[in-house]
Amino acid sequence: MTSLLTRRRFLIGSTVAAGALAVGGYGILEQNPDVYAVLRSAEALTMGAQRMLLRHRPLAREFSAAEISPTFRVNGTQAPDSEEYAALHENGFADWKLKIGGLVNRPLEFSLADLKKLPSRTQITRHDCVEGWSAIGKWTGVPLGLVLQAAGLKPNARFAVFHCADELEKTLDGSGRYYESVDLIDAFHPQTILAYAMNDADLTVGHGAPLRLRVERQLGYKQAKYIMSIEIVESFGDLWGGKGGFWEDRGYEWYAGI
Ligand SMILES: Nc1nc2c(c(=O)[nH]1)N[C@H]1C(S)=C(S)[C@@H](COP(=O)(O)O)O[C@H]1N2
Ligand SMILES: [Mo]
Repeated sequence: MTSLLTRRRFLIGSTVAAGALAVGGYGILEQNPDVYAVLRSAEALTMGAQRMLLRHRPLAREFSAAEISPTFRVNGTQAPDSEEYAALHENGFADWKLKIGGLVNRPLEFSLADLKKLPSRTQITRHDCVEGWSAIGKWTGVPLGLVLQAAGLKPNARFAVFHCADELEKTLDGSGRYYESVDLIDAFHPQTILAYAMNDADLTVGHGAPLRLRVERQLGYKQAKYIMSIEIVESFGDLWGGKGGFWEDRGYEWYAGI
């Protein structure tokens, strides 16, 4: 709890600093060209410290059914606005296929029905958004580790990248497309699932239909909705802004552990 609050303050602080940089056009960056190096080292410290602290407490807290929030806000994209997505939705996602590729031995495709036939995990967890709201929900899906094992990772595999259907902001080069990434520790964590159901019902469009990530030891923006494909990479440096995610490319930290 304390670490969460401290982290929020840190995040809020860094957002304000980034805002001031953008608005003023000069300031912190000129006064202290090392500000990003400092932020990066703070991030490394946090990641190292959390990895050490979490050694003996590897699971995110799970809650009881009675604690499920009566309302769970829809945030970010409410519905991808491409024709491709509309057509998939129209058809109950019968034509949607999750593609797994990149540094794998066997590129695979799974329909929603295929995924639902695999062993599943259900967990009731709290979602924490950096904007300062939280909600408890029940998620059911396939452990990500299972599908990665089925595909077989090549020796240089380091990260799983989730490519989403939505563009959160319209850009000419398409860089407004949502994407996210996690390392293999989080990818194979037992509470990391590709969720197709929320609170015992198929995912709604608002919450990421047909498939979204739940990576329970991370903040809200890592929980990619509308997943179309998963790409296994050695580095995400040459994808879009090179920081490993839509929000990361806009200044948020890549490691958003809670
Ligand atoms: N594809 C996609 N995934 C996304 C987002 C988004 O805009 N697009 N928003 C993120 C943020 S900031 C949060 S808090 C959660 C919100 O999930 P919810 O709409 O189910 O509450 O999704 C995350 N995943
Ligand atoms: Mo969020």
